[in-house]
Amino acid sequence: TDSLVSSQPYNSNKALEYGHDNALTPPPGATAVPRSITLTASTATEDTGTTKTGSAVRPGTNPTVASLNRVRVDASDRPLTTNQGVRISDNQNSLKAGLRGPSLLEDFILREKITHFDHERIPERIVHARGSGAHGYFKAYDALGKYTSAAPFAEEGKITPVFVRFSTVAGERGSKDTARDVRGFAVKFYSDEGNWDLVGNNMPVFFIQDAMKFPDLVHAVKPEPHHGMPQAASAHDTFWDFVSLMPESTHMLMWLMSDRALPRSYRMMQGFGVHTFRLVNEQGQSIFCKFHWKPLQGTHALLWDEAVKISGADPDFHRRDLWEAIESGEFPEWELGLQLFTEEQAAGFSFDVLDATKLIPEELVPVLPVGLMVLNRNPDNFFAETEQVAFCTAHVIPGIDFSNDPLLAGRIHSYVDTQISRLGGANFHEIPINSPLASVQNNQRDGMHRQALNRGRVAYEPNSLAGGCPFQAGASQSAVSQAGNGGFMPFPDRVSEDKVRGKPEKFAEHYLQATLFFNSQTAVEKAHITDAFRFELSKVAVPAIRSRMLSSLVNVCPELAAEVAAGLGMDLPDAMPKAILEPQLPEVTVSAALSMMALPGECGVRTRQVAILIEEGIQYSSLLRLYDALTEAGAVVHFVGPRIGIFTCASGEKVEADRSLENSPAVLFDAAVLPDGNEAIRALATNKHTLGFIKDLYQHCKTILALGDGRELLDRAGVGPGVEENEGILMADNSSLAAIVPEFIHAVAAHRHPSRDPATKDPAS
Ligand code: HDD
Repeated sequence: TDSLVSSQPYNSNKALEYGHDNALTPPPGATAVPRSITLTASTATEDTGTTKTGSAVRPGTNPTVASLNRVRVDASDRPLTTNQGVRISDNQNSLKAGLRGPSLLEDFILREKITHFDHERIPERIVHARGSGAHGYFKAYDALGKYTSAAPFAEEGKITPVFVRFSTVAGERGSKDTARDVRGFAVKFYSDEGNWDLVGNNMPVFFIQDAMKFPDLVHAVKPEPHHGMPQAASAHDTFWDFVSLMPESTHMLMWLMSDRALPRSYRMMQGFGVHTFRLVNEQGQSIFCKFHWKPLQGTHALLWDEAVKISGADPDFHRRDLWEAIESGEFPEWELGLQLFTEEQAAGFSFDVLDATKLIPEELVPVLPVGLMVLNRNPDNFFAETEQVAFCTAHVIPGIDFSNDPLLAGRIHSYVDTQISRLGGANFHEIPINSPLASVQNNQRDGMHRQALNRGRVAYEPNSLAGGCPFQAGASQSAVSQAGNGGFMPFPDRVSEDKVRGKPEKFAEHYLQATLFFNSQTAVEKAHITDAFRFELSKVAVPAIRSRMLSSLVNVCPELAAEVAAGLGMDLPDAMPKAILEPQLPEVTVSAALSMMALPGECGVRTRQVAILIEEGIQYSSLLRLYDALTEAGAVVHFVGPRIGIFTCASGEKVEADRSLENSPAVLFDAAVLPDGNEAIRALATNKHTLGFIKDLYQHCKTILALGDGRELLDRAGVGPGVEENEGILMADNSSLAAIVPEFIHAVAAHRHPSRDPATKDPAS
């Protein structure tokens, strides 16, 4: 029939799922739909499944949707076939000589299926193997032609599609999301002048100054090679051995031991291009630039105890969070900012801008907001898109150029090189997720898995047989070329020095910015850094390594070093000798922007996960009011029972638990409500998970609202007499509920209540 022999090999109707191909922004109202996976209490009946109110929202779209259509496959109403398109009659039984006889070699259907399966894994990334991606777009606030000819900044309001991948660094592909680690923040701009990849991290500095040391760093942090342990963790001897011998890593260690290494969500972290880059305008003038991504969701972190427990309860915590937010229409957003400075300014700084272990304090060079990035579409297929996407720092476009940062230089080589073995050859740019929206024509030919059908007999330049095409575009800066049509021209940076292996003088100063970072933290952030050093070093078996690291910390802050030493039961060693004795004085000694508290975000409780505990006999009306108010504000409310399923309230209404205390421990929620109802509370108190659930919420400084009898659960959980005096612990009964709801929502929006943090009270906690 027609449907079986369709002339359309690919999915012609799949695009309909995504709306209009050229609809670049989310449909109206899409971002305003609260994500609620539970049914409303008022509609709960025995036979109602869960409804996802966000599912009415169509994923946002952009031009990458259309470009990927040619490879989208839709199996609906179509038969199973082999890879050659031959219909398969029986997908259950291999071909045999008799029912009990030997299987036959001629069974090409079985062999094709097994062979493909045998080869379906590719090597994981050398680093950043674990990650999650999403599509979206970047929208420029203003034309930036004054500084750069780069296409995404060409006009006010210009939209450029992007694909973004977030990742951890050290863990393998299947490792947990919540390891203490740096997070990758890689953005591919599909600009109309070619692909530009901004491959950054969630921290603005790096461990090392020169690419020569990168393999050493990675070998030190990865699982130790003799026994393959530990997975996704820096808390082991080889890592601390290496970094304690490399004082240049000290600044980055401060970031790694801070809460930045434990983000609450990929949506709630900053991104940084790290290196100094160059912007170049049409006139060929250049200015130095650092890239910053600021999340509109604010910067928020997990506590270490939460991160540890989440890694067991939901190792996909960040992947799920990103996926669910986008599915529900809660599209995460980041503002792109630029720190722009001239070479003359840079020459006067107390640090070297080519040194990736240094940041430029925002007080010294402010961040200019230039555009907004919105992630509005989940990938169709994890492997085809998120796994096969290839980010390369070498992928720049006219208007963006490199500085001489020696770490960046190594990266320009490494990324292209690593894709060749990971993705099986030099044609990885043809994999749909990697292919530019800009047209590609050149004389590169052949190689493994070549897709392009280059036509004609000419594959060289210059030629006359093809009319000289494809022809050189010329220089965009050149007066003779038409503005904007020229090719990529490196900035003509003058070089006249001896060829040497070495480092510039200012690279030798390793501690001032580590101190700047520490001094810019709030008390609770400092306490977490101390705890993290103590924890990590306590896992180091060789005392000399611990001691060497302590001696380095003395140079950052003697009090910090002393507290860590005390926590390890060790004497404080003398300070490690410094490579530079009289460094230039720093311009800035405290920078508010370095604390995570500087960016609380603008999203209130949107996407925050709130648990409402339920049991047989709970009081219905207060829950309904809370449920409505919270979902209205955009929070995700879950009814959490001793089991999943329907529960009957004291007044007869039904409420369905979509989570259970057993399958969803407290660490998966941002806040909780303890219900009213005498019998229900008694039953909940006897459940073996309830009191631990409440204790964790309390310890993790999260907001708890106890309704009526619910406050007895707080007492039973032993969270302390006078607990209601604590920030973020709220009590209400029927008469005071209306007044407390806005207070509760406000408290949840605060993320957590650091004044309750045990780390600030007891350093050895
Ligand atoms: Fe790298 C992956 C970020 C230094 C070599 N790196 C990779 C990814 C990110 C970064 C986000 C994952 C991209 C993705 O999601 O696919 N790397 C950084 C940052 C660095 C940095 C911010 C310092 C400022 N990296 C760095 C150096 C080298 C590499 C110095 C080598 C000389 N990085 C690689 C790599 C990877 C990679 C081996 C592994 C997988 C890949 O490239 O595609 O080439």
